[in-house]
Amino acid sequence: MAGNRTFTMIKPDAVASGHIGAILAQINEAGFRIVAMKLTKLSQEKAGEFYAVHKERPFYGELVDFMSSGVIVAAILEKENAVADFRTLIGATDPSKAEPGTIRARFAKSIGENAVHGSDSDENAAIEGAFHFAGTEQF
Ligand code: 3AN
Repeated sequence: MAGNRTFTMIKPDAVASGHIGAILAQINEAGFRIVAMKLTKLSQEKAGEFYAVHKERPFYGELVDFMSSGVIVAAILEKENAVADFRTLIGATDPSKAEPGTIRARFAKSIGENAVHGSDSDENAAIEGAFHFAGTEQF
């Protein structure tokens, strides 16, 4: 199923604001199947590891602090063309630039606290999914 899976997190801002149900409904309505899912909380160390590719970016510290600040939902999603279609569904990183009706336009607070994560390539989708889920947790 290479190319048909992506990885997402509903971030601490959206979980704390009570948007898990609405976001999952929008994901389901867009035709994604949930392959794996859990409610979890990242330690500072784990968040740093997950976002290691952004280590040199000026917002890295802020990103790690935010992503370890509260409960998240982690999930693997399946659909044809999953990575690109999911990024269309979530909208631009900066919610003020996200298309109306996208998940970030509806639920994100700012460029840093932007409600959801979506993998940016098939390769990263596989790495990020494996970071959170064992093979036996994927259905
Ligand atoms: P995306 O999540 O849309 O792929 P990336 O990969 O550029 O965006 O950034 C990863 C995460 O880093 C974003 N989801 C956001 O939480 C955070 N981020 C990106 N740019 C900024 C910024 N300028 N200031 C603060 N946080 C940022």
